[in-house]
Amino acid sequence: MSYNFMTAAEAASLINDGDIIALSGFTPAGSPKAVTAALAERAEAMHAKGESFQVGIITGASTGDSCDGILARAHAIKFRAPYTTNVDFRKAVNNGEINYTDIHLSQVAQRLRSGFLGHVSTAIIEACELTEDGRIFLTAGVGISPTIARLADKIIIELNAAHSKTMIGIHDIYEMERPPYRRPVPVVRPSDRIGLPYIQVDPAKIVGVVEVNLPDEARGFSEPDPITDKIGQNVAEFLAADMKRGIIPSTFLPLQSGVGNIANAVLSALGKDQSIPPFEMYTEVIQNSVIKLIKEGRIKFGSTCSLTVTNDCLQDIYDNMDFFRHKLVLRPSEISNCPEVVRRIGVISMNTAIEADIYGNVNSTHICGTKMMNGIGGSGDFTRSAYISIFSCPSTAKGGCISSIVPMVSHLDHSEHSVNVIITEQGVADLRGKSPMERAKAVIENCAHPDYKQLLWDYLKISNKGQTWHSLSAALGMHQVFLKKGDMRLTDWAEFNQ
Ligand code: 0RQ
Repeated sequence: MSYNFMTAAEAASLINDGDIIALSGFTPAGSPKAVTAALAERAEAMHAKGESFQVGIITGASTGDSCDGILARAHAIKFRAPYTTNVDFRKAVNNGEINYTDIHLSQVAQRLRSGFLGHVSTAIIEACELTEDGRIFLTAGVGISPTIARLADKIIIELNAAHSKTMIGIHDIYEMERPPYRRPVPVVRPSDRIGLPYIQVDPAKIVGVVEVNLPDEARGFSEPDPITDKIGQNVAEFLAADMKRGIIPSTFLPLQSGVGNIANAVLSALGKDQSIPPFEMYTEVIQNSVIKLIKEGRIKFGSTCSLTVTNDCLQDIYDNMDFFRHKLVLRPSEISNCPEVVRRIGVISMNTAIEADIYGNVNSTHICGTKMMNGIGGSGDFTRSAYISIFSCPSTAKGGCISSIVPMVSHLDHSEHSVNVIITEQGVADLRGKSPMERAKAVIENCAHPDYKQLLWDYLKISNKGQTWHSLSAALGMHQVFLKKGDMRLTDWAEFNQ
């Protein structure tokens, strides 16, 4: 079959007002870039004529600016799931313009298959190669691509020459069946391959192929600073100590790590700690630090959904694919984040909190309880099923005006029942096996910033006793003081009715 090659604008003209579109990729890695940008232009032209034009967008995780940014600025997004990191998109969500559904990333494919998210009209999939018989070879991120390729009425391919064809063979494409006939996911080691290196579709479904040469839009990383370095060191020392006392086997266990500067610093610290043996990753994103550690032999293998690396790092992988081919596998998000596998192989999860409370509840998504930051991402997929679940964050934010350790989280993503360890630059609170009050002491003593320790001890004094001490009128007092006065340190518990 010969495909219909077209421009991005022609491809965008195949998408109509009210359609639900679904995209390949996971983070900016592997996300389409040209058709979404052309779609924004189409929306702006329609809006200028006084006509409505908005779409629903479903992805594997976040995308780059040429999707979430451009489309949010064009007011072209009606609803969106399951995760984004874009600043303009965030503004549109928090001013009520976009309906945003924040979903555990492992569940997106299943929810699509089950019809919870509506009918996908068009899948836009970035590929490094496409064969005449409908084999699609993906690029740096997989996400929900296999599922949307199967469910969508039509498929548009962005054939991106910026991605090397040496990628071919690195993907492991496997889609789960619908309950109740699903078989166990047969991954017992991070390096196990269970599927095909490509997505097979009926070529007749591919309505257009757009040839582009556009690099991924992954962000760079800040240089590690003393705080992120200390958090990384605390995580590494905690895990080394757990291994020494036999809680973690001497072979070590596979690690999951979230995105961002803190996650990057934690991985670097683990790599440097020679008391930790070379280890494997079973994770959703691989950042620059992991690639460096693979080259140094500190990481033996990485199972991931995406290579969320800078473009020079991606080029390095492409240039050395003979080396990396046997050290990396890229899986769909329902497999990379599969709770069944995470529990089976004993993954140690390491994610970043916005705030944690003294009892071990974690908020990963909302600022002061109301404003969406990014979303839960895969943090819940891993935390709930992990062998050891760790959350780390700096003990303060915004120049010390906010304490990341609070009496009660202003929004709950991960509960005390799932969170095992909290780590800041101040130290480590190991919550395993502890009652709520033992946890409160460990968190205040070891994790809170010195500026906030006494305030938190004083909170316990004004709290009603019970299994979990709280003053319901003061529990969110530090947040209220920040919103009114701009600094949580000005909290005076006497101002809150007991
Ligand atoms: O604000 O951007 O204005 O400077 O939040 O914080 O410390 O730079 O850390 O980049 O690692 O992001 C939790 C948001 C942390 C991220 C979060 C402000 C802070 C700064 C960023 P500025 P840092 P990071 C893997 C798994 C949820 C999803 C997840 C995240 C900005 O890691 O989205 O883990 N995680 N997914 O100043 C007010 C507080 C604050 C605060 C931090 N208590 N109050 N602002 N900030 N704490 C990803 C995937 O699944 C794909």
